[in-house]
Amino acid sequence: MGNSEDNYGAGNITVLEGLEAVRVRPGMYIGSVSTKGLNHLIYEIVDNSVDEHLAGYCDRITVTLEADGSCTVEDNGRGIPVDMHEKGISAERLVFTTLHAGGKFDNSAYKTSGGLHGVGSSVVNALSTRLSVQVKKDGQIYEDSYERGEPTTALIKGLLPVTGKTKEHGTKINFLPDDTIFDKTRFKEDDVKSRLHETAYLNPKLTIIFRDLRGDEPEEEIFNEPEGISGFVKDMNKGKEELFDVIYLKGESEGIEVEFAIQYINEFQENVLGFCNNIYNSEGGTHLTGFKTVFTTVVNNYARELNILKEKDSNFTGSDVRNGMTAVISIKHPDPRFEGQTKTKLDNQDAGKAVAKVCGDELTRFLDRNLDTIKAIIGCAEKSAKIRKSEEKAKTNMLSKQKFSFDSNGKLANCESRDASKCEIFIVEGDSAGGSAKMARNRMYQAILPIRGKILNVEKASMDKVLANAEIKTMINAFGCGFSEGYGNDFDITKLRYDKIIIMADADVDGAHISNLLLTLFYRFMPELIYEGHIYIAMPPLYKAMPGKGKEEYLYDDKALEKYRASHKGSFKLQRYKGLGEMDAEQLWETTLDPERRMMKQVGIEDARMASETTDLLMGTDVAPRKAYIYKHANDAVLDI
Ligand code: TSJ
Repeated sequence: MGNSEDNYGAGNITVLEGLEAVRVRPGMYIGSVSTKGLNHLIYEIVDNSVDEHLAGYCDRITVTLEADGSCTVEDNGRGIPVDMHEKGISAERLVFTTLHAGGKFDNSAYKTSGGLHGVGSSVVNALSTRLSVQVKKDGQIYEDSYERGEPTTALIKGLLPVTGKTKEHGTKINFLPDDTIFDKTRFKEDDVKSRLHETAYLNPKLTIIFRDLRGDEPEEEIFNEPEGISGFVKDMNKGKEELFDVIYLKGESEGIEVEFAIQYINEFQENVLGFCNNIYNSEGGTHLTGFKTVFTTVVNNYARELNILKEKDSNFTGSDVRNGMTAVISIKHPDPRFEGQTKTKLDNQDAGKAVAKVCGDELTRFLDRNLDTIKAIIGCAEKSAKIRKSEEKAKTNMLSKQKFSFDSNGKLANCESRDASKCEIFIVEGDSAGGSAKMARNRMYQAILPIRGKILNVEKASMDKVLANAEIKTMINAFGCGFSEGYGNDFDITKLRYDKIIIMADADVDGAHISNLLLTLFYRFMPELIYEGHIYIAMPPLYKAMPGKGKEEYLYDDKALEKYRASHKGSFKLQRYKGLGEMDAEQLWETTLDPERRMMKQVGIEDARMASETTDLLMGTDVAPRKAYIYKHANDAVLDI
């Protein structure tokens, strides 16, 4: 008895040293203390339940974001082992107080675990102000609890207290992240949901229930995806023009299980995701390289066999053959290794070989019987190759012309300062508004680039046409970063000459269209500008209210006008601005240019993606959806007659 207490004490000291290290350098264990790191706590816990599922003992996981800010994860597995383990304490205590305890209970289940599985529970414990554990097992309910990683429940002869009887089995963990460690402690429900959904796709026999009890209305969503990664690919392509049904194939090589799902859509894009032991590898790795290499070879072989590529033709490139592809590659590896910035890049050489072998064999077998499918894929590759070649030509042409003729057609009114962090460029629709803006601006820091008419719709235009367009050329030159598309990346955001790029268009349908086209251009060719928050849309006012007495006021939308009407007794004159061109220089300065008074909207990548989809709709060849869109938005158009 005394002996076991001594051992407990000794064990506890090393434990505290271990967990203290986690609290001193949390970033080393969970990546960061931002919201991303915070959400990661949930995934660390859930991954343990997923392992129990992989071992064949659990088919249901419930994740609850509690009203008090804590998170509960519950499964119906065997329950964490609670029996006496080394050092005379319950195995469960070791799981939560020893770093890398996962390996301690090595069984076949952990053989295919994602690398970090089962090791995260002590890290989560160390970074939680409180954490409680309930294990239902062998007819009993056991409970344990911790504060900042330190046990607060007294063990009885080294074992957990029994708090009740039950016929059920499983593990339930509740934890409250430590607000002295994390920047913010509010879990982001959208990120958590999409990660849980992804886990459901990768585990077709698992049901994951998500609950959010924090708002006024409790939310519940159930994720169960019996179609697995095929369903994943199908859902990613939802609403797109699919070129054939999802291909799903699998196989095994040298003890490594490989499954993959592929579908092409009629779009210039590729979206290939890699998973190892059900964990997403955001940096890719050997499995993706193996897949891409063998896929390129397979497609080129068919293209030659079918005489689509002639003897004199060069092979399609990897990115040619993946033009339009959405794919998920998922492998199970007995001993995964990871490298890279965030330790998410699969490093096992044998994984690359196994994927190449399985994918090569299975694809050939499938495509031999489905020639229409390989023909559709080759069709996409041909389109990509054509654009790639004309792009290469256009690039050489452009490089041979003078490189950065600033203000290539004499319209850019640049600012005087060369301090990019203070400079802004306004892209202004129309020459008359452009003229007023040039007069109104702060010449030191504000540049004006008027553009005329409608620039090209870059979603449809091919690369050489885009580059030949004078407005676009001027814009690329003015920004100073070059441009990029798919192949090679010549875009260098560190060369950006302006901190803010502000689209200034009329508040009507035409203006919205111009904004959409510009956003599409940035989204396709300079997405970093959006990711790093440099793109804005100016919000010129719709009205100016001029009361008999009192101050004039600019009103930025109809809601503002309603509000103004309600709160102002007596009569007032109302000026309605039909377009930017109607404002004089002073009004333009007051309403749209002056950093102290103007209204602007910062553009996020979602806004840009939506803009590009809308543009597609309005400019594309498909008539029905365009009609539907125009009818739906007809009111907006009526307003400015
Ligand atoms: F991370 C964690 F430890 F906090 C945690 C573990 C959290 C949650 C919600 C669940 C789990 C968990 C662990 N669920 N199921 C298990 N299973 C085991 O740990 C287990 C049970 C039995 C045996 C056995 O060999 O009998 C082996 C293991 C690893």
